[in-house]
Amino acid sequence: MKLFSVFLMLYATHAANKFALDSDGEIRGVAPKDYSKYKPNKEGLFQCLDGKKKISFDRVNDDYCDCEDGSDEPGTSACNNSKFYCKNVGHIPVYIGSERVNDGVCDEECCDGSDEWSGITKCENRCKELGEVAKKKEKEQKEIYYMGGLEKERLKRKAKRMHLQLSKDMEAKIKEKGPLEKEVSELEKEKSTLETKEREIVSKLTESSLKMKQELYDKYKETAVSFRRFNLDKKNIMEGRVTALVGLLKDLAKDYNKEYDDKAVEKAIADYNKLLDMSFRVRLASNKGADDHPDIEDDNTRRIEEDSFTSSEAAANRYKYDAGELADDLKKLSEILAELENNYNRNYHDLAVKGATNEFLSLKKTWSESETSEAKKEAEAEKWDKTLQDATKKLIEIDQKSDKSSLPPEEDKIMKQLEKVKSDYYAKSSELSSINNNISSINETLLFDLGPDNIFLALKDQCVSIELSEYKYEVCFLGSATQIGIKDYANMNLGKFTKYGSIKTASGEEQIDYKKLSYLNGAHCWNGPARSLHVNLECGKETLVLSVMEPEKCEYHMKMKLPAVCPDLVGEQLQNAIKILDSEPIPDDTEKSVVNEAKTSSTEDVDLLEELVEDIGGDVVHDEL
Ligand code: MAN
Repeated sequence: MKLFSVFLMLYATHAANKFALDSDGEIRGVAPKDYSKYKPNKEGLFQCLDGKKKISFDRVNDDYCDCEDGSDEPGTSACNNSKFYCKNVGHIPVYIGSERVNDGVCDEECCDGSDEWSGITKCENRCKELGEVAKKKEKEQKEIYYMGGLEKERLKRKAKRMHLQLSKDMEAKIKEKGPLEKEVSELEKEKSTLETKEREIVSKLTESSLKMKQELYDKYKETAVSFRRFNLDKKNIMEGRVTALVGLLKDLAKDYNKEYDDKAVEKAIADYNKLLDMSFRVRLASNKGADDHPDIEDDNTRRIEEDSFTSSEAAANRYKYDAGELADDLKKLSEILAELENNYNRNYHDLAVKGATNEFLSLKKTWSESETSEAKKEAEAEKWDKTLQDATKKLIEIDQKSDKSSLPPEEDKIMKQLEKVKSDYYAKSSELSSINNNISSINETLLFDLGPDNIFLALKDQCVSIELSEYKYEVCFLGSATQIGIKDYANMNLGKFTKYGSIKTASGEEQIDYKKLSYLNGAHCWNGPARSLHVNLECGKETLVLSVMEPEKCEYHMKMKLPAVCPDLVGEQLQNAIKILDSEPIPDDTEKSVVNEAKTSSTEDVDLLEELVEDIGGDVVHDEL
């Protein structure tokens, strides 16, 4: 009854200002939470909300600003510092600046149109319609958060299993490593001992084979020297003869009478020129002057070439080859001159032709006189040649015997042992280095900051991509990012995952922002920086790249939706999720023991793992991977 009379009084005080109240009979522009502040005090006055002034109640919303804080005019535009409350029934209530009250514009935020209460501008009430849209959106968002949150719970479980599996694997590898290291070091010692023995055997072998070879060198050195001298002589004789015949043909070509047009002479000269073209030895002889003597062996060359069996034998064979080639040239030159001698036209009396043929016949006669003695020498040289060939064979045999494959049984056993130890050592060493690689790769993963609940571990090696007009962009979690040309398939490295973002808390502290991933140090940009990609993550029920931009040259920004960053489920939703996930089968590739442990393990297990990581020399890094 008392309350009713207060209201009556209130309405009476406002009778002079019919606009002070809204259609609900409440003070216009005031939020329900503040209604109590707009009640007359004991003296029936209104106290400005800053407490600085008291005014009579009819001055509330009288379109005149009385309070310093504008609190007496919540429903008009009289104060430039007051706020007008739009109830927006059916949608979300909002405050707008009171200068927007009755300004002739239907404010978007004030969907109930209450800001234009004067009636000059008519505003439709759109709150129901907007509220329904907003509610639908909210429902959808809730559904996304639930589905995303459920998937996140699934990922958390997976991350936990993977983390446990990794630490188990590491433990196992560390256990394996110790005995293997011992084995490798023992094998290394054994290998080194046997290698010392091997060196002794080889040096013994070399020593004995050198001795045997020296004996052969000594025995056959003289034969090699004789054979060398014989071949050198023969080569010199042949060279002299070739030079003589070349001289005849050279003079003939210069002096013959062309007017006779003797075909036999023309042919001899043409054949000679052909031979000049083909044989460098004939060319050499033709360049020699008439007074040049055949090369005379100098003492120094002889000393060098006859210094040893091998040098003598090598020189002998070289001279033998040269003599053979010269003998061929001599034969061809003789044939040219013999043909000329047979066929030239004797009626022409060409002195150059007669001179050449006569000289040829006389040289042939001289050479044939020494034929018998030359044949004798030749026969003897053939014997030397054979002896030397036998000696060479024996030398090769010695070399083959000094080869490790034909050793006495005792030494052969050592060599075979060494072979086996070496192969065991290499096999075990490679096993050890593969274990070490395994350990450091697991260690590297475990040292990463894998996000809250190690959630990013569950996504490791998973890649997401988007195709835009020119390029396909691919991002792999905890891995690399790539830009691939759609036309040319050219791959451009956009960087390796390096760090999360950072965010300042309200208290100004720096905190890791797991919703930002930075991929840095990609392929260098021509005239620009190394390429980099910055990914902004937002909650989504599925993993999806939304957009990629390149706001600065070679600096790419990507937006991605994924469940891993959705808000954690709580309360009933979480209980629901647990029921669903508990009923799901666990992937086959997970060890049973890991599954059980993951179910029961608490954060203490994670602490244990961190200890293990630290034991092997790691440190858990939280801001940079
Ligand atoms: C390539 C791409 C582009 C980049 C240019 C810079 O074409 O990686 O994204 O802007 O190189 O030269």
